[in-house]
Amino acid sequence: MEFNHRSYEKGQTVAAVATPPGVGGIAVIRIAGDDALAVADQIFSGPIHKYESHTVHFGKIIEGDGKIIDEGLAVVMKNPRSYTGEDTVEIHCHGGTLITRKVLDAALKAGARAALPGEFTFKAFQNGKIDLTKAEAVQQVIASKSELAWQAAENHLEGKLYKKISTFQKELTEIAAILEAWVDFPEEGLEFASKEELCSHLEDLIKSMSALHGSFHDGQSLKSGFSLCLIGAPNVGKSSLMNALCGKERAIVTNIPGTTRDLLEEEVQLAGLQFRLIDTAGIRVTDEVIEKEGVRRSEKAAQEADLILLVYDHNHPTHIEMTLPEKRTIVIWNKIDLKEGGKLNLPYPHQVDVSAKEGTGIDLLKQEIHNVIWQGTPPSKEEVIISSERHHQALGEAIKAVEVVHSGLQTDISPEFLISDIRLALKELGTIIGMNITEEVLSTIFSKFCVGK
Ligand SMILES: Nc1nc2c(ncn2[C@@H]2O[C@H](COP(=O)(O)OP(=O)(O)OP(=O)(O)O)[C@@H](O)[C@H]2O)c(=O)[nH]1
Ligand SMILES: [Mg+2]
Repeated sequence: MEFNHRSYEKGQTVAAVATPPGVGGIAVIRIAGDDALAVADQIFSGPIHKYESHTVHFGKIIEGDGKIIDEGLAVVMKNPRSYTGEDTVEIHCHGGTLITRKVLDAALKAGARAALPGEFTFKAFQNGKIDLTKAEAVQQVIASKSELAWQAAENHLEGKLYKKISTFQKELTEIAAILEAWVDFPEEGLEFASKEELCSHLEDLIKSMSALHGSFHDGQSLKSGFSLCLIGAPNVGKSSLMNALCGKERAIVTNIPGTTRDLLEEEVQLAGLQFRLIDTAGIRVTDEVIEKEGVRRSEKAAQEADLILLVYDHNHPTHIEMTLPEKRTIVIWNKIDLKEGGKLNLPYPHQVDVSAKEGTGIDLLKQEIHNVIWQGTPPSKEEVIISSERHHQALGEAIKAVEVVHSGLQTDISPEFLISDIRLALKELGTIIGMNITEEVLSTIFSKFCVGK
């Protein structure tokens, strides 16, 4: 694979701090490129170029004028056995902001260029160490906040998406070969497979491709997390439930109806997923200006949420005038510790009894949240899920082209046309793994990375 990119140049030696900004135990400065060993030689006391690949050395880190900045470790990885595929040296120094900056400056003065976002991963892609699906997965693995989001990204990093796309490509190429033989020897007809066989092969392929395409919604939700809105009349215990789910006293709780007036948000992990919990003002008819605005915001938040917890006080159940989507709503009967009470007849299938005050029923509620989100079947650990808009779009175009081939075959369209549609599908699939991709697209993908990755 040979790609030239305007800003990232193959082999050019670049350096960056690979650890997060701020103070820490250690910081890592990464240097990679054709001159990485020579650059590191100038800023480290030992003879870096003489060291064996994959060895670690203790020494002094020095500035151009010979002044010692720090002492630390140099990790030497020679090409092609490195992340980037190029000579790489990682310098571990003490994790102070100033020291780290000085070590990076020393590397830059010694001839390295400051690395652009994602440049190390770009090098890995450019040097054929990883395909584009893996390169993109690197950033997703770093960004994932929940167990399932990480699992989905990890599957891509392990090459499962690449394998799936390659299988689609292989099958399409085989079909194209059969059609080409048909073009060359029309009098012999479809010798290697009957028209029916080809059609059924294409149908299976469309089904598999569509399944992957359809995983996008789950993938996006996993990546960005779900919003979960608590809604209900005043004083039913919404804020208490918010606190129980967060595991801390996030919201003010009082026995005065109308305590919460604005939206309150908190990120939490529930059932292996990332949620943005939103506590809202109790819904009631009011003339009070602030509360009125609070109620308006509550209603809007509920309409926009991925999941709604509609909370009732089991002790004093009162109707609220609001119709919510059945599939996305869980009714909570709160305060079940107060024995007196009763339930209203509500048209929502998902209902749970809890006591936010005593913590009873919270685990059941978490389980119900999980059930509602996945409608009973969560993605398995092995399932390949796409979460990138780019992948979704390319796969969608590829499916359209394969569908054209399928219907064309049935209506006896000339095989030349069918082959050209297969090529179109192959091209779209190729862009997912990084074939024939434009500089602009590459630039957009890698610019979202952190510097130093
Ligand atoms: N007994 C009992 N009391 C509860 C429970 N949950 C909440 N409460 C009490 O109900 C009152 C109202 O609780 P909040 O959590 O502030 O209710 P809210 O729905 O946020 O109220 P607003 O913000 O006014 O809309 C407080 O006195 C809580 O201590 C529960 O499970 N059992
Ligand atoms: Mg409240």
